[in-house]
Amino acid sequence: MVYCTVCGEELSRETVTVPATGHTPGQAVKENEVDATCTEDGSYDEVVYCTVCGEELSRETVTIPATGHDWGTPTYEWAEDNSTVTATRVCANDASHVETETVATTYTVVTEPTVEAEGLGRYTAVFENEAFETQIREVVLPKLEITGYHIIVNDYTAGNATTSIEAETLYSGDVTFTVTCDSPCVVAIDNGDGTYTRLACTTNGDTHSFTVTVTDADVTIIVAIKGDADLNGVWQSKDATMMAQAIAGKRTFTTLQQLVCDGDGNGVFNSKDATFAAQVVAGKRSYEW
Ligand SMILES: [Ca+2]
Ligand SMILES: [Ca+2]
Ligand SMILES: [Zn+2]
Ligand SMILES: [Zn+2]
Repeated sequence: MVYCTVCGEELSRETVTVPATGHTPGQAVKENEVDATCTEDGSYDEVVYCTVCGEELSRETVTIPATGHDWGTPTYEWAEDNSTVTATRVCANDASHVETETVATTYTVVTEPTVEAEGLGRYTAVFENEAFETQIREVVLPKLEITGYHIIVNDYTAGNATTSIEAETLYSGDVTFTVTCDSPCVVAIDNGDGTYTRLACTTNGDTHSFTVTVTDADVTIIVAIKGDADLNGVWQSKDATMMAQAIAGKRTFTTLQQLVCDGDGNGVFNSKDATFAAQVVAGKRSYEW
């Protein structure tokens, strides 16, 4: 408005438009927040209000991507008999998120046990889930129990006798075996201390059987030709001569020689046995099994 400076009369009036000042946006605020989970996206609204009039000026929905699981270190639990393994892992974000897999193991023998040495067995568990590593457990296999003992044959017949005893067989209990030879044989347990225990013979036709009891150790038996004083595997007149010399005190017999030359099997080597041998040489009698 314009007024006269003298009279103060209004001289003119003009309306002037003042432009609007506009809203004043405030700081964006979050609304309607939904947290993301391991598997589900979350979101919130980013909203701007005018700080002067409070009017909502903008609203934008922002997506929060799913976090994914935060798996912990797997644990592995073996069945008591090693037949299965269960692998488990738990999400650090949410303990209700669990992955688990139970698999049957495969078993292999790495080293067979023997009577002398322990062996080694191996259980292996392979999982479908690549997050789980193959698990291996090795077990000691105990030494094999001895289920018998060997009967060792010391043959003084130079191979003229054969027995049904098999060197590689483990025997136990009462073992009856046969000895086959053209000449009667003496069969005895070698007690290992210079003494011998003669085994009784059971004859059935041409089959000559002896029985030995195997308990908790190898048993050594000797097989010799009856009357074979020099133990060379052959009965001959020289053997009778040696017996006569032994009786005459001109030579000394070992325990084994005395055993073999005890022709009547009465447990003692004496002059009767020497006489017996001389009669065999003369063809007047023969040794019996
Ligand atoms: Ca001889
Ligand atoms: Ca005798
Ligand atoms: Zn406003
Ligand atoms: Zn999770």
